[in-house]
Amino acid sequence: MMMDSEEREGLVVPTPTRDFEEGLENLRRYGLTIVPDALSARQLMEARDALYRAAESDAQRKRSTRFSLDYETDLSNRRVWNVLSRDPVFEDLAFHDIAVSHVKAMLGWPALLGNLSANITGPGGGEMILHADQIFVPEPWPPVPQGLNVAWCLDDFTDENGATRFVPGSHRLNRAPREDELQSETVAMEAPAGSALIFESRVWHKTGHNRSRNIFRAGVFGWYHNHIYRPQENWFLSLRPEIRQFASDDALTLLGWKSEGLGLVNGMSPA
Ligand SMILES: O=C(O)CCC(=O)C(=O)O
Repeated sequence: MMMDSEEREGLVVPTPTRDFEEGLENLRRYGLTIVPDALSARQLMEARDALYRAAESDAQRKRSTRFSLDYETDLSNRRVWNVLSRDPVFEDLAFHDIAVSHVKAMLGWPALLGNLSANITGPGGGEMILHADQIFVPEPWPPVPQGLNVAWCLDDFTDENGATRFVPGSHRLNRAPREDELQSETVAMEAPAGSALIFESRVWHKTGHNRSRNIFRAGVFGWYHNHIYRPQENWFLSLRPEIRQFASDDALTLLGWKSEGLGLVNGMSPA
């Protein structure tokens, strides 16, 4: 990857911070910021239990646990789709103040929740293909991110157990990695369970290889984007109804029920 000397950061992971402005500066510089202790002990325990239960239930019922960007060899890793509808605790994550405040600051408002899905790496699990999350946006890309990922660590994320890996500063190239850049050097987003990893949509990243013998790594990935794009999940078909019924205004906006300019019904916001 070619970067000028100002852009070249080395493989630096920013120091975790709860300071909002410092976090935004990390996002500008590295494309990533890490918020420690983002979840309460109760939220972490409930979310972790609910996610592993959902994954087990999907496995027993032979529901899809794969994703097209995962390598064919990736048989130990499990995806859980639409976790928002699987347990109320995931509403706490999707609409968490930390997530919504970063979405507003980075993407503007209204924005949409594209998906809330999970990836559990398992012992021996393979890496994902190096990618940027806004690959559906035709290049040349606008000079600002079109989306933001807020990933909740439900287990410790470590180099050994397949923590998400990234190329610091790659968002400033403002394009997806090319074929000959897929093996670029990356660094693990290591963070304790309960942390939020917030990275913008142009950052080159991938699931790490889980080299452990018996350690799983559960992460819930909240994907948010500019409201001009279509969400990955079709909330109007898949959302558990009471989520909308009891949703805050911000949550209704993120789910597309409250809208401005687009997604209207007879010229008006549906909610
Ligand atoms: O599992 C991970 O660590 C990253 C997942 C990811 O990058 C994706 O699903 O796009």
